[in-house]
Amino acid sequence: MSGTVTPALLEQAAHKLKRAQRILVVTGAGISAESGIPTFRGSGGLWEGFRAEDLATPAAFKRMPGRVWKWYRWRRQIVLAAQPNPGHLALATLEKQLPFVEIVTQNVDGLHGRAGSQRLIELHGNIHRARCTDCHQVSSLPEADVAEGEQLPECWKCGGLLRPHILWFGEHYWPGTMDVAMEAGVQASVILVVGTSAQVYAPVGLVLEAQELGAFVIDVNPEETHFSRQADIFLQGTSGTLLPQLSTFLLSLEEPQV
Ligand code: BV8
Ligand code: ZN
Repeated sequence: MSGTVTPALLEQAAHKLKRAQRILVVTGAGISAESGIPTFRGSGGLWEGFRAEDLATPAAFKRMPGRVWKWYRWRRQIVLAAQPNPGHLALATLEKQLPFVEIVTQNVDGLHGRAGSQRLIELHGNIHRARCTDCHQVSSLPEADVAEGEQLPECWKCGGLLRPHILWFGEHYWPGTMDVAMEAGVQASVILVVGTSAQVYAPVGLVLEAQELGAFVIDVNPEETHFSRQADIFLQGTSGTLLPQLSTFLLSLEEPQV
């Protein structure tokens, strides 16, 4: 697929979205890149200097909870200073413009919610929430909890050690997330994949299974991935530019007023 996004390709994608009864959007770290949040695997990404298995795993937390909290607090500071970008906002607009749009995100930054998207499944949790390792109470972290230090936060309910309410590598998906996401994939006639390198298996599997069942897949990414090569339409570019263009095109496809 060519790297330039022609108006014809955009229009083709817009027509597909316009006619779809049900659209599933699957997003990855790339959609937040233009909000200043480093991606995981890009240069200067979150994993730079750290390896995922070093920190985003239960074993790492058991071995060095302070280090893991320091990493998440550092990331949370970046997220709290960030704003939803035109890509997030365009998806929230699509949800209002079209019959049924829902988002499954791999991101934990909460920017889709802040952009106004309502139908949203956060597959990997949310960086603003913590879970007690004893009583499993999930709570929102106070904004102030971004202290640089490694002191360990305690559960307000039982005093137990809190962990980030985030799904780590090697952990099973929580009930009510992946199963609901898979169902959304099966029901969708169009799947819009935005900003993912498609490395993490389950979200990848969700899209490929839906495509097997006939879903039309549109991939938005400045780089080619194995998704883009399998997608029905590959829009090569940044989501902050392409998603607003798609939304504008869709508006121009409005049925003529009778
Ligand atoms: C599971 C939260 C069943 C953490 C994340 C046992 C041990 C270890 C591993 C496993 C294991 N069992 C199964 C696994 C496999 C593992 C997996 O998939 N590993 C991969 C890496 C090989 N999966 C799991 O463990 C999952 N659980 O499968 O349960 C099971 C369990 C046990 C035993 C048997 C079976 C749970 C995975 C959850 C991991 N948690 N996040 C945190 O955030 O700290 S995943 C993490 O990677 C993020 O959520 C991130 O979203 C995700 C995927 O990365 P991307 O979003 O794609 O980001 P990336 O940087 O890679 O790419 C960015 C893209 O954006 C690029 O393509 C770039 O070109 C593009 N881009 C850049 N700028 C822009 C842009 N696009 C658009 N616009 C731009 N401007
Ligand atoms: Zn507790």
